[in-house]
Amino acid sequence: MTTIREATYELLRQQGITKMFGNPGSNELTFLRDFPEDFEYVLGLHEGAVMAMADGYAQASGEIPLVSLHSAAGTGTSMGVLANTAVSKSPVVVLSGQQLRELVGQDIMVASHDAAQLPKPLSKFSAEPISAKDVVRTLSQAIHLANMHPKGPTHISVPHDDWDQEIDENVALTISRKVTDASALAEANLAELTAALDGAKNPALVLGPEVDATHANTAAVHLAERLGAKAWIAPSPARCPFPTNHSNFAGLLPANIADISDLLSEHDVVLVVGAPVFRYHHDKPGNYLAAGVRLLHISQDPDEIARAAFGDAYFAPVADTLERLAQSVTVRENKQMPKAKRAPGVDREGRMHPDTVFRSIQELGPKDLIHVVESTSTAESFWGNISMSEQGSLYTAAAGGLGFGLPAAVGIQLAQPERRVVAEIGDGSANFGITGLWTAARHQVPVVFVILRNESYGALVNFGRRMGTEGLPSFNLSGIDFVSLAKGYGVRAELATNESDLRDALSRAFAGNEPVLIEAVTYFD
Ligand code: TZD
Repeated sequence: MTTIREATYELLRQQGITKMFGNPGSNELTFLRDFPEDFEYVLGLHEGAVMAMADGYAQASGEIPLVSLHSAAGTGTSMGVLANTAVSKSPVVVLSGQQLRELVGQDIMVASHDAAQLPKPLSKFSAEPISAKDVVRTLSQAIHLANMHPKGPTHISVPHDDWDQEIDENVALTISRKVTDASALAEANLAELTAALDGAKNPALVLGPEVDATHANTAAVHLAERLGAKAWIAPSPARCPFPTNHSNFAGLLPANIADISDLLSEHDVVLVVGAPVFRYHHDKPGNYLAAGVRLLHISQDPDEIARAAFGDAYFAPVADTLERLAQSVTVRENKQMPKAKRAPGVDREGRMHPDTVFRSIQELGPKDLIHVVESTSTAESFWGNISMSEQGSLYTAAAGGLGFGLPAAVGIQLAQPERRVVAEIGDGSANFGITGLWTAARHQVPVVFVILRNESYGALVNFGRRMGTEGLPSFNLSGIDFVSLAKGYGVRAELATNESDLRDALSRAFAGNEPVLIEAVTYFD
């Protein structure tokens, strides 16, 4: 007899899913027992960390990980990070455990009452199979949906007595299904877009995370060069879709209406690719676009297209469309674009300016270093000092939900063993995902964790100033010793209060091959 559990592992195997991130409870043990040797289970100590590791792994590997979580409390705990996973469109399949089918209705201990409902707003699909016989097909549905554009997290909840039931013989057909994304922009639409770009006096590109996620950075470079166009990164960037050292790179668009409109006003055609139009954050009202600017939008996410307030959109695959456009536009002269210089911040006695931290990382890290950034008040310092030239060089919390960065760095490093990962994390943010350190130590995942210890929720102080909200309670975070915390979780750690100590610590960290935490003491004012 073949059980549903055996058939499920075969489905996962055939769909290329052998990496599992999890935190178990009693409901999950029947699924996890006799754990097959060709699967790897990465244990996280908190479901937020589990979700972030899986999300990072999915984004950096292009593979789907399975996330195995406990019923209501476990799945619920993961949802802060799941908000990011939904926005970053990471193909993660969550399998939560459930109490015995017949007793769920009585809401006994660790049953998940209305389990499908729990992560629904943050999932592309969420279901509890109507019977044990439908478990494999429902999981197959969750896998294929997670992997089709727009990609994203899916969830199924399975009662623990389902796993040992016998399968129906039709399951074999479901397990071996192959699903191919065969969509492409029609020739007539390509001609229309090409004509719009060729007819523009001064076109610009605005590139979003889907460009990097679909490995289309080189195609974006070709298109920018052939059009002689500025290439902006769309606001609130989750990834880096264009080499920041390229002469066509114009910078990062600010996350508010008025400044975007102002910066794009010199252009007559703006082509937004693989980004929402637009992901604002700060309130600075104005006209969405200056008079005479036409906005065109390419996205493989119908929801992103439908909810935009302006622009003519094409629902089309990002990578293929960029490549074909680069081939079809008329080649123009590509002039060198001037770059603005900024004066570096100055260190103080016993405390560094964030510029010092990012500049040191830039100078001492390998050229293809991967950055996982969750240091919320230091974005200007980061973009002012860090240069990224390769695909897959930046990952951030796509929905702004803290607790992603530190553990996501572990998942990303697991997915990219050939490259080195640095996690640049604020002292406030670090606490939301601190348990990721333990998994890094347990699996010897050689992330360099740099904690920028400014002893403040700096971004919130900044927001308070901008919004004029006076008389706020204190956001002072003094008294957290990250060196001791890291050592407690088994990660080697060093303290750096000045540039020379920081450079020594970074050099040692990059020369070694183990996880290291550097507590970099910075200031915020
Ligand atoms: N909780 C979660 C899960 N996500 C959030 N974004 C917040 C709370 C609110 N929040 C921000 O948006 S930024 C921030 C908080 C608490 C402060 C982060 O402090 P930090 O970095 O020390 O990591 P800075 O550079 O001092 O801002």
